[in-house]
Amino acid sequence: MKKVGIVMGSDSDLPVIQKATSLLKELDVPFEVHVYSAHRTPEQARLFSEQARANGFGVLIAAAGMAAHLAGAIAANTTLPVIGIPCKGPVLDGLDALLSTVQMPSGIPVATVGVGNGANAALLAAEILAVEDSDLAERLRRKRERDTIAVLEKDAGIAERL
Ligand code: RP5
Repeated sequence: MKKVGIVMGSDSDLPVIQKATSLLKELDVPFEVHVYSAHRTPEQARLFSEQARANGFGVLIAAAGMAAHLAGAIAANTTLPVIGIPCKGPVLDGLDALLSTVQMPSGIPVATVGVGNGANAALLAAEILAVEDSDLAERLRRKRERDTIAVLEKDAGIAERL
């Protein structure tokens, strides 16, 4: 099975990445995590994305904050799908990273999820791999079912909380 490659610009992005890795574990999807920065370790980031397809990855996730060019830099060196997660920085509440990640000029796409939304990045990565993997598609379907039941249980209990 193809792996999900996860890159974060700094270990300060780890809480966001943990939301992704716990979901990938739940879905039994293999992954590998690295700390590579587009500006602090550009060579390592480039090599990782250049070699990702040959190294067994099917989709990449890149998380970064502030002037978040990591996802775009990763996408520039591979034709694997790249999912960007904008992370909150010390100012602007993540709007800086959101715009830096989502506003890719035409030609090099980055599928951007919401600020800090590691969970959606993992689900989207799993859905991409599930295009060619019916067992994973079934695990995704069962997860949706569990999530639906959890909401219905909240609905059943909401009146008691008022
Ligand atoms: C980005 O700068 C990282 O992705 C992180 O979100 C932000 C701050 O990094 P640190 O100064 O915490 O290492 O490159």
